[in-house]
Formats: sequence, structure tokens, C-alpha cells
Amino acid sequence: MRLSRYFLPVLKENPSEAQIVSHRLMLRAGMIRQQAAGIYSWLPLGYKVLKRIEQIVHEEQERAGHIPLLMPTLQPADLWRESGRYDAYGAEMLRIKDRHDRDMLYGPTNEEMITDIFRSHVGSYKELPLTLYHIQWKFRDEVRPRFGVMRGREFLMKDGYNFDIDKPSAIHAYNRHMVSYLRTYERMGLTAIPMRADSGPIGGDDTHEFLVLAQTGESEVFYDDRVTQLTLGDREVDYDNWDEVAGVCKEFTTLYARTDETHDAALFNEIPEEHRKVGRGIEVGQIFFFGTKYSESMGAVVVNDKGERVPVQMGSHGIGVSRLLGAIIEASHDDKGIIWPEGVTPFDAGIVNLKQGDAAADSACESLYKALQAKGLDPLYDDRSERAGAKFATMDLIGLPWRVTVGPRGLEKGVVELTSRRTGESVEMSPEAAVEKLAEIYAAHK
Ligand code: 5CA
Repeated sequence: MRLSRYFLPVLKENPSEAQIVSHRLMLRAGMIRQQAAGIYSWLPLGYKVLKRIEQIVHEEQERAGHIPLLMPTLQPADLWRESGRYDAYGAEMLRIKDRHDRDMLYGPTNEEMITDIFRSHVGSYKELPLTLYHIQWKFRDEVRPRFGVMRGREFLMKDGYNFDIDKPSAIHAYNRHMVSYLRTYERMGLTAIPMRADSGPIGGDDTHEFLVLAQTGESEVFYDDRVTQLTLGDREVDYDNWDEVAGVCKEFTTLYARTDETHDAALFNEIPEEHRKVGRGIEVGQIFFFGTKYSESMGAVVVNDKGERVPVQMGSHGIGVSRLLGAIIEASHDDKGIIWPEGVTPFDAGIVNLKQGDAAADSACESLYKALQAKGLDPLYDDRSERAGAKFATMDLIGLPWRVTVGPRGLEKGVVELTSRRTGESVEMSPEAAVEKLAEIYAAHK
């Protein structure tokens, strides 16, 4: 993309309504625009990151064997009357009447609808296990929408639902989700710690939230800080191997890590003092095992291998897709702006032409731009006639992890400068070497 033709409405001033850094930077970098309290338009730069995050979520869900579908945002109230949640959900549910005076709602989650799909089409254990998921907009009429996309009223969620014949297989599905979530967050450059939590209106016995540590997080968290050192790395996990998957979950959930909802002071005090930490965290996902809570009330019954009719065992598993943008920025920024991890960056590299209109600089930038594209990369070329300082400030604000700076003086020596946004380090090299280097860096992230 050429910046002169893009739509990047950056703000010079700090917006006064933004209380936390991610909200401020998303507004300043022209990523979102508030249309009503907790409801946002996704401007091109924000939309691009949202799509990248979605893509990673899809890839990791499919790797775990989960199947994508798409359910609507509007749902009939009658489904929710069956589970008893239509009245129980309260004021957070946006209720709507259609022209025939039928009660509808904008879905805050989809347990009822997916259970309806399941009961209409599946009747035998032979069709199990099954996990279906979608990435769809949700609406929750939050009392206090705040912090931009962190606590929106309309927000994008990945929600997945497992259907299993018995409890051990449902627990495997729970574990499989935990591992797939760990991989998902790591690919986004995040450390998200699974913490034992409370199930709230979704219900159920077993639930973990995934928290990204950040001062501005809404949850108070208590943990053994050795948990922050755990990583999945490149290891291949066989999602069909129950013991292997359970082993990974054990590794990540044995050290103490809880939110204030389930905090146990006595257990916490057993942690060696130098590792005992209290902090705050952003909840970027939650997994639930709730057994037959919905299948019993809604008649989602299957025949087992003994010919008996049993309610199917279920769980639901959510990732806050739009919230993740805020969480990533909270975890990765400096006083100049955002620092995108390579896995989710809106553009792979910025090209800054220090002297637009200079024949040598223009032509070197054009060649670089094409060479990067030819390698499958997505560069943003700042081809505007702005001062170098203003171009650098824009690049720093929008946070592309790599910048190639091209100017007449360097070109006389046959070099451009490759700069890391994270470390600020610059290295001079030939334009060809810069292209190779970037291709190498991104090969590890695609
Ligand atoms: N049905 C279950 C799992 S699919 C469910 O709804 N879980 S949830 O309530 O925990 O939501 C899943 C994730 O959505 C949360 O972990 C959080 O990251 C995100 N989320 C929840 N409410 C909001 C909100 N108001 N704004 C942005 N993200 C939200």
C-alpha cells in the first residue's frame, strides 16, 4: 500500500476521552472510531489487524480439529426461553422486536443456538466428537463500556462449542481448547496465563480464564511468577493424544494462578515469597466445561454405544478477538506508539522515502516496494512529500515492527537502513539484503 493513497486518519493530539494507552493509541493511529458508547467502526488499519488476529484464531482452531461455521447475530427469544436464560440474562441482553411483534435479541453468546443446530442434525455417538465454532459479533449492553475495544458493547468473539458422548471425552475437548488457545496467544506475541476462574452466567464446574498481565487490566490476579516463563514454543502437540494434551495443560496450570474470584489466600501463601505476585490482567479468553446444562434443558440427546439415549456433554470456549487488539497494545508499546508483534502487524514493513521527488530515492523505493511484494510481504510505502521527522513519527505511532529508510545519501553508498521498531537499532545494508532479511524474519511467522 502507498500511504498517499491509503486512509490513515492519524490524530496529532491525545484524545481526552481515552483513559488507557491502548485506547489512546488506537484512536491516534486511526484504527477505530467510536460511533456510540462501546460501538466502533474499524478503520482500515484497525480492520487489517482485526483480520490478522481472526486468521490466527482460525488457523489454530482448525489445527485442533475444530470446524468453522457462521451463526447469525440476531436470535429468536424462544430458543433462550428453552434454556431459561432469556429472563436470567438481565439488562445486558439487547432485546428487539421485529415487525410481527416477535421477540428477538442480539446474541451475547451462542450456547442455545448451537445446541439447536446440534439437536436437529446429530443423533448418534458415531457422529461424535464434534466441535463447532464461529467468529461473530456479539452484543452485551455493558453497564460501563470503557477502554475502547477492551470492554465494548458490540465486540467480536470466537466462540466454540464441543459435543462429546461422555465426561472424559468432554474433558479432553476442554484440554484441547486450552492448548490451542496457548498456541493462539503465543503466535500473537502474548503471554496469556490460564487461571482458574468463576463460570458466571455461562454456568458449569470447570473454567479457566486466559489473562494477559497489564497494569490496566480489569481483573485482579494472584500468581506464582514462574508461570510467566512457560512457553509452548515450536513443539508439535498431537491433539488426538489425550495424555499428551492433558500433560501440556498440567504443565501450564500447576503453578498457582487465579483471579480474585477464586483466590485462596492460604494456598497463595505457600508460594515462596520471591515468586508470589499480585497484579492485574486482561481477560482475553475463557473456556468452560458445563456438561449437560444446555443439552438437558434443550433436548440435545444422542444414542450411545449401548443404545441408551443420553444428553450430550458440552463445553464452550471463547476468545475476545476485538479485545485482543487492546491487549496486544497494552503489552507492546512505548512512548512513541504501538509496537506490533510480527504475527499480527497490519503491514510487514514501512518504507520511508527521505526525499520524495529525488529520482534515485524514488526509484529505489519503488524497487524495494515491488521486491517485498514479490516475496509475499505486505509493505506500507510512505511516498508522501512530508518531512522525514513527520514520516518517522507516523511509522512509530502505527508501530510496524520494521522500517526501511531510503535516502539519497545512503544510496550513494549503495545502502538503505533497516530499523527495528522494538529495539530502535538500525543497520545499513543493500536494498537486496534488506528484502532477504525481512523475508527471513517473516518466514518464521507465516
Ligand atoms: N460462551 C462463552 C464462551 S464461548 C462466553 O461467552 N464466554 S465469555 O463471556 O467469557 O466471553 C469470551 C471472551 O470474550 C472473554 O474472555 C473476553 O475476552 C471477551 N469479551 C467478553 N465481554 C467483552 C466485551 N464487553 N468487550 C470485549 N470483549 C469481551
